Amino acid sequence: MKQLLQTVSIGCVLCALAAPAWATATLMEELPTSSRFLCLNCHTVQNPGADQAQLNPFGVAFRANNNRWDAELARKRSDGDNCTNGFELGDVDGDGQLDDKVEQERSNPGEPGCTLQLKNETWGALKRIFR
Ligand SMILES: [Ca+2]
Ligand SMILES: [Ca+2]
Repeated sequence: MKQLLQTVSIGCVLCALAAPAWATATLMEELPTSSRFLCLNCHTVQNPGADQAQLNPFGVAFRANNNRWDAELARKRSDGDNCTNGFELGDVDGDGQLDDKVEQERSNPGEPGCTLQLKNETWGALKRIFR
């Protein structure tokens, strides 16, 4: 009986230790892509453990959205930079499908700073200037 209790206790501890990594991997699959920044899309550190799983601003917004990627979350600018979460994650409309010719995150949705996001009208204006 004592040996059975020890085995169960060890099993519980191992499950508790494995849970954060499993949860993170499962949640990463909800995003349109996570191949470039991996855990850093939502966390402040790469490979967060149970004792260090602090979320960045996008991770907080993703959790507040019930860990779902959708058009509403895609329209937000969780990290306060000039690009929407959708643009940074390569899925502007938030349908879960990457934008045309996009294979990974354009920039990190949880850290301020991003690649330039231009609207079609802006591109048109720039093209007219340089013709
Ligand atoms: Ca899309
Ligand atoms: Ca960003």
